[in-house]
Amino acid sequence: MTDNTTFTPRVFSGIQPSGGLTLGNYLGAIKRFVEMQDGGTYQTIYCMVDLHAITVWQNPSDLRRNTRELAAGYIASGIDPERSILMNQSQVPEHTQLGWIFNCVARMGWMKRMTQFKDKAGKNAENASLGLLAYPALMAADILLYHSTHVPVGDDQKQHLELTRDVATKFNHDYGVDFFPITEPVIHGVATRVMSLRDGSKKMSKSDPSDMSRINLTDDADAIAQKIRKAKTDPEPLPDTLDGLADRPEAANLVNIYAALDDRGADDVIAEFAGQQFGAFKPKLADLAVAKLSPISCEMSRLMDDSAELDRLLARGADRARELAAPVLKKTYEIVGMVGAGT
Ligand code: AQP
Repeated sequence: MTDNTTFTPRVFSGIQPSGGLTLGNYLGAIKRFVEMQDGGTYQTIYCMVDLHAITVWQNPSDLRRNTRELAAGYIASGIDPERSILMNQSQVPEHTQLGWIFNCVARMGWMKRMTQFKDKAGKNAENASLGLLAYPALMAADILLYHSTHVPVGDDQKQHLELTRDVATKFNHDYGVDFFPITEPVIHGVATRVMSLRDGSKKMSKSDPSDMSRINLTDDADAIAQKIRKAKTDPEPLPDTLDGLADRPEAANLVNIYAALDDRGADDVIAEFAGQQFGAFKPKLADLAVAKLSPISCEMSRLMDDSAELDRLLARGADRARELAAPVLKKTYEIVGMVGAGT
């Protein structure tokens, strides 16, 4: 049994540059990346997973822009490229090299069970890219390449993290080694699954065709206020206990967003707004969202004005990442039996 305490406490996580950043990405992922960076317990590595993004079609110039915008979003939200390693995945070729090894460790049955593949491939799975099916094995490589012990993610990534653990366990077992850690997912807080503003049963997503379904980190104050004003709700006032939100997904979503933005528990928010109508609650939520997100979007647009500097930071991040990645890949090749890898 692999003992994780023998590994350096290290955090890895990534976001796809498959569109603009949403409030879901911010609350479910980036805000928590910043907390883990600032907490001082872990070495932190954050990534723009551009190779994952192309599992569905990306216009090349949009992909370039979205990658830089995501880098700007990370930095504007508090990721410090000196304290954390910040890079785009494709600049560290060891990710795909280890990804290939894991393609040969993971089983077809595991991949076909992934609900995200089923959701994204939809009814036309035969026409989906092979990469869309294989992508969780590359994600396992992203994580295990750094011997990461912890991965902060939103709830939708739970199944992929379980697959990462299965890949590490099978590799260690097949080769009789204790080489890869069994990574712990870090999924907690009130915003692990921020829902669409138009449909409380669907996750808020950057690729949702409706822009009104999400708040983008680049939205201005008017757009944020309008989207919250038009967010789907029900005619009831807010209840006085959390239990009263049980069958009200849209109401629960807005309360959870408020709580996450204000760093409070949802019970505390309910206690403050109990009995109030959405007509009163929504403007308060809009004010809070604008107050928290405007400084980030202003800083993002300032950073985006100097794309050469962003590119320089990412290249430097990639160099630092490769220093950690190269020895792990070399040792993996050696374990697997590749000639030229050292034995
Ligand atoms: N709605 C959400 N609530 C909480 N967390 C979320 N995350 C995404 N949406 C929400 C978390 O953000 C991180 C990066 O996700 P990703 O961009 O790599 O992929 P995704 O989960 O597929 O996000 P999207 O926005 O839905 O992208 P598209 O539309 O391209 O598929 C992850 O930690 C994720 O959990």
